[in-house]
Amino acid sequence: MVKLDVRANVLEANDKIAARLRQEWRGRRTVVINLISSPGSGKTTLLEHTLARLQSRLRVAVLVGDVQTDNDARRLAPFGFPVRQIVTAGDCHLEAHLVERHLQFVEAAGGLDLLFIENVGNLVCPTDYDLGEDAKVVLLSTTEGEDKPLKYPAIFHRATAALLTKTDLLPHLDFSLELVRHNLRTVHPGVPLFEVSARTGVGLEAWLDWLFLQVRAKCSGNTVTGGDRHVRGRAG
Ligand SMILES: Nc1nc2c(ncn2[C@@H]2O[C@H](COP(=O)(O)OP(=O)(O)O)[C@@H](O)[C@H]2O)c(=O)[nH]1
Ligand SMILES: [Mg+2]
Repeated sequence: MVKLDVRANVLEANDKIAARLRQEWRGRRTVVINLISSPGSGKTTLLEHTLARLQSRLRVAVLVGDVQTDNDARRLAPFGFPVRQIVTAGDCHLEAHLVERHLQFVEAAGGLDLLFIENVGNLVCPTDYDLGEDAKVVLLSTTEGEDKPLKYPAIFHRATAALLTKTDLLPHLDFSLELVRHNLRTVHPGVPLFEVSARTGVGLEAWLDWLFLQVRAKCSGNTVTGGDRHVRGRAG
C-alpha cells in the first residue's frame, strides 16, 4: 500500500513538471518525440540515419538517456546537432525533472523544430512517465518476436506511432509481418506503423514524412497523430 502511494506521488510530481515542459514547447513550437523500446531495438541507429537526412532541413536537438555511458551521445554528435547525454545511474526510465534540468541546453540550441528524446531501453518503465512530449514513438525490432505488442500492451497502446526496425533481417528470421501487424492493431487499432531498415534505408522516407507532418502541424498549433495504415515505403 505504502509502495503504491509513493509511486502515485512520484507520478503526480512528474506530471506537473511534464505539463510545464509541454507548455514551454508549445510556446516554442518545438515538436518533442519520446523514443521508447527494448535495449538494442535500434533507437540510436534510427536517430543516426534520421539526423543525417535532416541536416540543413530542420533545427533538431537530441537528449539521450542511458543507465550508464555517454556512448550514444558520442554516436550522435557527428551529425552537427546539439546532443546531450542523461545518465540515470540505475533508473530504467527518464523522468520529467531530468529533462527539465536540460531545458537550458535545449533553449541554448535556439529555435528548435524538433527535439528527440531517446529514452532508456525498456518497454515497461518509461511508459507512465510523461516527459511533456508530443508523441511517444515505440520501436520493435524483427528479432524480438511478433508477440511483444501483446506482452507489453501499455506502451504499444500509448504510442502515437510505431516502428518495426531491422526489416533487412526478415529473410533470415521466422518472423511474420502479418502477425506483428495484427498484434499491434489488436492493442492499438489505427496506430501508424513504419516498417524500416536503417541498414538499407527502406521505409525511412515515410518516417521522415511523418516527422515533417508533426513539425508542420505544431507550427499551425495542432498535433497530428497519423492515420490507419502500415507503411513499408521505399528506400529513403
Ligand atoms: N541489421 C540491422 N541491424 C540494425 C539496424 N538498426 C540497428 N541495428 C543494430 O542493432 C544494434 C543495436 O542498435 P542501437 O541503435 O544501439 O539500439 P538501441 O539500444 O535501441 O539504441 C546495433 O548493433 C545496430 O547496428 C537495422 O536496420 N538493421
Ligand atoms: Mg541507444
